[in-house]
Amino acid sequence: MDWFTEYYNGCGLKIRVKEKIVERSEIQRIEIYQTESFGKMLVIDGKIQLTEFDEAFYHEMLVHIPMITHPKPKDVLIIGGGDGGAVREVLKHNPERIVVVEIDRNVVDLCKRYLRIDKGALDDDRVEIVIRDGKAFLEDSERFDVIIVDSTDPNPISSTLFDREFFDLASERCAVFCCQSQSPVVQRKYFTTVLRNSKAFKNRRVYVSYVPTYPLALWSFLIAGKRIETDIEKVKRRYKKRKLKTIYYNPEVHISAFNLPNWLKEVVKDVLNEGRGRNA
Ligand code: SPD
Repeated sequence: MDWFTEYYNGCGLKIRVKEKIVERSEIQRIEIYQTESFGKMLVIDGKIQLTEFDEAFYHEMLVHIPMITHPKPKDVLIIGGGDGGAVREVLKHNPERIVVVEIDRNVVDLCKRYLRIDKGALDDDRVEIVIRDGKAFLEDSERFDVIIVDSTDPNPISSTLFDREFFDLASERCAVFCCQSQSPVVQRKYFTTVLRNSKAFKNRRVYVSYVPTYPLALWSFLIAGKRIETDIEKVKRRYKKRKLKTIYYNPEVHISAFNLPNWLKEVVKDVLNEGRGRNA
């Protein structure tokens, strides 16, 4: 048996792998492994995207917080997410239509063939899969109730999903927006870039989740919208009414995800306050 190692900033995570099931290097280097303890694992450009063991920890938190925030999400756009984990969770809210915009067809094809974490969601009649760059798609797209960005770690292909123009466009195309924003501990630069570049959204908040196989297990998300739902009674009502079945997310976790430790509150506050008061 071999070890797969993902390196971060001066540290890393080692996972024992039994075999490499498939590898394809066209647009990005996609690998799927059978691990010893975490089921199958998807790796893109050397970075773990998911394992069967904890993908729901991530996908449920990425999806249910923005979906519950919207009172009636009918049209949903997922940018990235070709593995199908996010679309599987969005379908639990029974929307009318979901568009998945994935830049790399190989992600969809290999995940459907070797992983199947979508549990058939990628073949649902309400789901349309578009193979295109997410930012280019937004340039001429209609408005959605909710936009969810399920990107890979920043790489030459996904970097457009982290730039200012992308967030400017997204802010005009939806009522509720949510994206993953990397590790605030070992990928601080990417985390703060998301905060800096998403200024077009007037009301933004950061929340966090625990994802064991992501860098140092603390993962961050940015949500934006006129009103970000943190009223526990309302969240409980919507959770019950939509009959959500989840293994990580629940109304209490929804509320507590927004309670940030002091050091992280400071990082967020400092970035959001940059430039304020200069001309005061
Ligand atoms: N290395 C962690 C990357 C997390 C963001 N991408 C997850 C994609 C899974 N759908």
